[in-house]
Amino acid sequence: MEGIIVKGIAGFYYVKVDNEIIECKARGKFRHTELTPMVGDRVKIAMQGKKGVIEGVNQRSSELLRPPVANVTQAYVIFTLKDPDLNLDLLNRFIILCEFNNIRPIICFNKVDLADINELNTTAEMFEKASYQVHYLNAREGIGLSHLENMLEDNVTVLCGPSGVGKSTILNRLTGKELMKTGEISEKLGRGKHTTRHCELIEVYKGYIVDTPGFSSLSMDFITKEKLQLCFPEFDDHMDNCKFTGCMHYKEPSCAVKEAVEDKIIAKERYDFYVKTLEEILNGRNKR
Ligand SMILES: Nc1nc2c(ncn2[C@@H]2O[C@H](COP(=O)(O)OP(=O)(O)O)[C@@H](O)[C@H]2O)c(=O)[nH]1
Ligand SMILES: [Mg+2]
Ligand SMILES: [Zn+2]
Repeated sequence: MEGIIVKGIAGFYYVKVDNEIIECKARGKFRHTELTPMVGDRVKIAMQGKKGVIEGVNQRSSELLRPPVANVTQAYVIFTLKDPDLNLDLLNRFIILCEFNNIRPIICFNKVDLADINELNTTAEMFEKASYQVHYLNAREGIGLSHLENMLEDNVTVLCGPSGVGKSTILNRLTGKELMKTGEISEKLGRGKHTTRHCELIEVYKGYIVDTPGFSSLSMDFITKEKLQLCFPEFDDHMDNCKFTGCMHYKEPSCAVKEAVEDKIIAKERYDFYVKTLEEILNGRNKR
């Protein structure tokens, strides 16, 4: 039988097969290989009485490590302009993480009720120019969520973004349940903030969704300088026209990417973020 791992707790995997959840263990051989089944994995199982044994794991289309989920197809990347203030650097980092992992980022600005509309439009335009979808939300009032609902079908969607932007509010709205506590702030307690301990796929609108704990920084140590430029879709149409093959679009002359920045076809803020990240990689500062 084939199914999808929707939850993993303490060595047990909960595999959804048709409309049933079957508690499974992994076959012993997995312990001797690199491969450990993850939530999101499509697996082959055999039954032993009422319990199952995972016999094989299908190839993954993507593999996220934080949260550990396989086969995520898209990310709702949630940010706000106000409360908390927009951290553009972190938003760009999330997008790189998605691009690098073969996950489609969908940018969502929540709490538009608090945002300056001009600032919001300018920011959205910067990402739309780079070919990304941008959505405006007011999750508290349930505004703008129908687009997100419609895109869930046939996808495994991860909800990500910093703390306090409304991820749990959005998840509760999309699932129609109070699955997550919202507005829990315990900065003073340090690690006391609500975090999702074991991640779980939640079935909704013929797709799956997974919540992530908010985080406030994201290291770029997973990426090389050669791969970095491939994570900027707005460079695609230009980089073949650079004079030098292997152009890093940095200090080289006759660089078509830099020309596109000057012509305002590529947003300068995005290019500046590229250069900053490239320099981090070149200087080894992206290493832990
Ligand atoms: N003004 C406003 N507040 C919101 C909106 N969405 C969520 N909030 C509030 O923002 C706070 C943090 O929301 P929460 O869902 O816990 O954020 P999370 O940390 O990303 O999971 C809560 O007090 C929510 O009620 C919104 O669209 N507008
Ligand atoms: Mg939350
Ligand atoms: Zn170039």
